[in-house]
Amino acid sequence: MNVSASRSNTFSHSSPSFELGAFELRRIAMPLVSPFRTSFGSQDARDILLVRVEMTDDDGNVTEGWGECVALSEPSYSPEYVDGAQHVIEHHLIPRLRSAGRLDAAGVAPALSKLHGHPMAKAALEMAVLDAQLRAADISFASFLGATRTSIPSGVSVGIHDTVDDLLRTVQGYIDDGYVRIKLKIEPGSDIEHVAAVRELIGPDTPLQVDANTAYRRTDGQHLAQLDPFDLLLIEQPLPEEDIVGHALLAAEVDTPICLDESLVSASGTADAIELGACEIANIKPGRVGGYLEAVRIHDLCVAKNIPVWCGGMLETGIGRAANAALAALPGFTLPGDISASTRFYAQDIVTDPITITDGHVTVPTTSGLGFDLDAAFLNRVTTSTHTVS
Ligand code: NPQ
Ligand code: MG
Repeated sequence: MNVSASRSNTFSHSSPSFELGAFELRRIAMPLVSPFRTSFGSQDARDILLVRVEMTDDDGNVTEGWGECVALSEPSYSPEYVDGAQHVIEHHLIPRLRSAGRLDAAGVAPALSKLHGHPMAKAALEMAVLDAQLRAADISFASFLGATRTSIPSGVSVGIHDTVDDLLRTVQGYIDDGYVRIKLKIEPGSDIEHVAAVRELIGPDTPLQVDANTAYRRTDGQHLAQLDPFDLLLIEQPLPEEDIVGHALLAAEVDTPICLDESLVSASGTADAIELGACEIANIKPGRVGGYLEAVRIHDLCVAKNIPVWCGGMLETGIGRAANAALAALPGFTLPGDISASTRFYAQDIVTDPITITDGHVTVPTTSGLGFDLDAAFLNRVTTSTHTVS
C-alpha cells in the first residue's frame, strides 16, 4: 500500500511560511462525567492546556490556530504534566520558535529539536501552527494527512471498576451506545476475572482488548497468558515504558498480541521496538510522540512493517478529538481507536459540534483546519487562566 500517495502535502517541502504572532496559553477545567480509574490512579476532572496562535502569511492575512496539550495534571502517565508543559512552552519552546523566524508546521519540530523531551508540549505548538496554516489554505486536516476514509469505527476505554457487577453495567451501557470495540483498563487483582465476565457479557464477536498502563512485571508472563482464551485483540503496555526487551519476552510467552503505548515516543524508537519483537501492534498518540507529523511517520513505518496501528486517546476535548479522527482515517489504522463521543467523558464540549457516534462510527471532519468551531461562551466559563506570550 502506498500510503503517502493521497497526501496533499509532503511535510518537509511545504512552501508558504508564516510570521508567528502572539501565543495565548489557556487553561480549562473539565469535570469528567464519571471518575476514570487506571492502574496509575483515579481522576474526576481534567485540567487541560490549550494553545492559540496568530500567524500572518506572506500577503499579510492573519489566521488563528488552536492546539491542545494532552499532558495530565500529574506525571503519572508519562513524565510530562500540565504545569510543566506550560512552563516549558512559555520559557523554552516559544522563544526557540521565534528565533527560527518564519515557519510552518513542518518547521516546528526542527526548530525545537535541540530541546530534549517534552513531546506533549511540542505537539501542542505544532498542532496550533498546523491548524492556522491549514485554515489559511482552506485544507482539512484529514486531507493534509492523507486520510482515505470519511468515518472511523469508535472504540471506548473503560476504567477499572471495584466490582465485576459495576463493570458489567458500565460495559452494557457502552454496547447500547453502539461502540464497536471495548477496551478494559486492568491491573493485578482486576484482570482475568473482569475480562472473563465482560467476554461472557458481550459474546465472542465484539472486539475486546485490555490496557495495563505498565502495571505488570516481566515475571507475570504466565499470569497474563491466562487472558489468551478470551480472544483479545491485544494487551496494551503491560510493562514499564523502558522495558522494551521485557515486552519482547512477553510477546513470546503470551499468544495475545502485545501492543505498546507509553513506550513509543518517536518513529525511531518504534522502529527499534518492532525490530526487537516487542511491538506487535502500535497505539499511536500524537501528543506522546511530539505531534501529528511524527504520528504519520510512525503510521507509515508500521504499514511498511505490517504492524497494525490504532489511535489512542488522552481524554481530549473536541479539538484533539476532531484531529485524532482525521489521523485515524489514514489507511494503516486498521483497528478501532479510543476515539469515543465527547459525552463519554464530558457533559459539554468546548466545540460547537461535539464528537458523536452513529452506528458505532465517528464522522471525520472535512472543514478547513482541524475542523471545529469553539463555543466561546462555554469555553470562557471553563477557563481557569489565560496567559499571553508575545
Ligand atoms: C491510555 N487513555 O490509553 C490512556 C490513559 C489516560 C483513553 O485509556 C485522566 C485520567 C486522563 C486518566 C488520559 C485512555 C487520562 C487518563 C489518558 C488515562 O493509556
Ligand atoms: Mg494506553
